[in-house]
Amino acid sequence: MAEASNPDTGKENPTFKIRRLEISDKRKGYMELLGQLTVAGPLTDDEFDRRFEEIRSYGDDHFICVIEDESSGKIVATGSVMIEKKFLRSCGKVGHVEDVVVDSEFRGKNLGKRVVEFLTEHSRSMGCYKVMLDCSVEKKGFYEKCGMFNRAIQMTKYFD
Ligand code: 16G
Repeated sequence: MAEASNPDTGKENPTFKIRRLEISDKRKGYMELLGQLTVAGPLTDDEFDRRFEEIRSYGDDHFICVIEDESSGKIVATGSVMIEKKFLRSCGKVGHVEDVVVDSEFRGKNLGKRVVEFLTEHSRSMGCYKVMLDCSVEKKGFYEKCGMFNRAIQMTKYFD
């Protein structure tokens, strides 16, 4: 595929399109990318396919987006959002943003911000009254640039 040229520099730039996760993205480094955030595997192809179909069955209530580097065919950024349905706030809805990661070789290109903005817009279009996430302390500045603020502390319990 032809690469878009940057009108500012005249140099060729790879294009980064944001789209929904596809089942074939496992072959494009999707799991390896998640491994840059936390423990991601091991996972067989069958396990991946089954989980993919399960998530697909939730429709727009569970949306995983990816950015593919079209020049290499590699998945270089991802994030997901789950739409929680509540009784409070008159059956309000909340978008929970999860698993946001940008490939270490592709940082500094605003791809993470594009992912978060995309997921935020998805939440808004689904009728959510807010979008929220938890993250490491080092990522606080990044999420502030995405228009969020530190409203509370996060509490967690890991099961062995
Ligand atoms: C971060 C992620 C969270 C992910 C967790 C993995 C965002 C906004 N936050 O908190 O979604 O699940 O890291 O850490 O991407 P864990 O493997 O210790 O649960």
